Amino acid sequence: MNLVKTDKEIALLIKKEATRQKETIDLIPSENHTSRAVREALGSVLTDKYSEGYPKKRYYQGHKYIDQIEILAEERAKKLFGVPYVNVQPYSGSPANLAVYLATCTPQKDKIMGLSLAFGGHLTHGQPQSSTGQFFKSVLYELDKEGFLDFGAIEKLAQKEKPKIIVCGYTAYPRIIDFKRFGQIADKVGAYLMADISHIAGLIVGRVHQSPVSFAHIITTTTHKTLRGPRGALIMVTEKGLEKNPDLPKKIDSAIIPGLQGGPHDHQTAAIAVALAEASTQEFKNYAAQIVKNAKRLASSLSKAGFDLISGGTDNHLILIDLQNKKANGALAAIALEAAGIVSNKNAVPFDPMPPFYPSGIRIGTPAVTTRGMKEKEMEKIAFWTNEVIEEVKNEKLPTDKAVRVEFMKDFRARITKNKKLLLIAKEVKNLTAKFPLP
Ligand code: DSN
Repeated sequence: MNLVKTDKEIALLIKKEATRQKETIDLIPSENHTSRAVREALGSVLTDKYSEGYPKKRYYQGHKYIDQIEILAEERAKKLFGVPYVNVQPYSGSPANLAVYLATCTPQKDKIMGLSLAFGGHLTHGQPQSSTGQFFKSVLYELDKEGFLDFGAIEKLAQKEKPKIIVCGYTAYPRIIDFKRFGQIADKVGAYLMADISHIAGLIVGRVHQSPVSFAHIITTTTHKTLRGPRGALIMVTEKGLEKNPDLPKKIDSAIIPGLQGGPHDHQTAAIAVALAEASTQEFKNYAAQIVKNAKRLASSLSKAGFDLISGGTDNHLILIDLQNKKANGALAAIALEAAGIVSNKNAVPFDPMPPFYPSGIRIGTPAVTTRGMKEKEMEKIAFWTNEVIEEVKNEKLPTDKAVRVEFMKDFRARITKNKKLLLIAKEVKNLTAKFPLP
């Protein structure tokens, strides 16, 4: 009510975004729908406070309640993940990862070893385009031809390159991550193992994915993906991490403040605490199990429709589709799917011959649709629609010349948003989503 009075433009745009979310199917595997409780904490007076420092050691006064909130968030995270130390202040995943490198590696000297972006790694895992690959030395591993982690090659590379820190945990890997194997490799070469579980944190606490707690020294995660909290991140140190370096908590705390950040976002901390409480329930475990069941059914239905899935399927919440056999391009497919009310993202596939902005694949996942209550039957319908949409964009020829391509894209967008079949699917999608209200 107040927002409409104060700022009609923003109020209207928020309303439109809410309608967009309500009437479309969100298949972006890193997105989710938070509870009203999480959003209430996020939109509270806590946003008005400055809290530089840590509980009971602040640079400002007025922390009687903020300290209690931060301690609650910490205690809930420690219990949920089974770790002795957590820092709940990182603004998001990228600063969390950078803080870990600052706490463990010497810039321009020590090496980070992560999965290449082109194979599903994250920018902050030492890619040359990211400060993590510029401030530190880095070496990148790749997946095998079938799209799986190749532990033989990873071990060989680690032995040759002697990284200070090995990073596992990915943004486009549809299979179980063998944290135990990674732990053995890290131990063999004397490296830290950092598990970035941003994508699968909700699956781990829901007990449908192995936990890295016994094998990694440090764990980072964003809080807004399968964990279903607000945007934010956690850095955790395990017992194994403390054994290797008892100073890790102190070093990580100083890497966050004063190293990288000033005041933490207290409203975000409170909302994370709420999400952690929600993630401790049996209901959340059921949710995590359903995410995987839905992803598996979506994957098998797509396979039956002739889609080429990287690694042949999925064990987790996401599916990476290579559209080359369908004679379609990922960028065009994602635009067409959106026109049909299905929101996904274009994504490179392993050994992709296309550039990152026009990759050969799309990445989809089930965390958000599962939050809405969709089950296997709806996944079959989504696979059916996806196939129908891709049929509409196959054989579109993406020009190689840049200037011609810009014109082609303009024309393509204009055509595809008027495509009768896609508009019909968008209507059907709207009817379906009406039966699955947002939280
Ligand atoms: N942007 C996130 C994702 O979509 O996977 C990673 O940071």
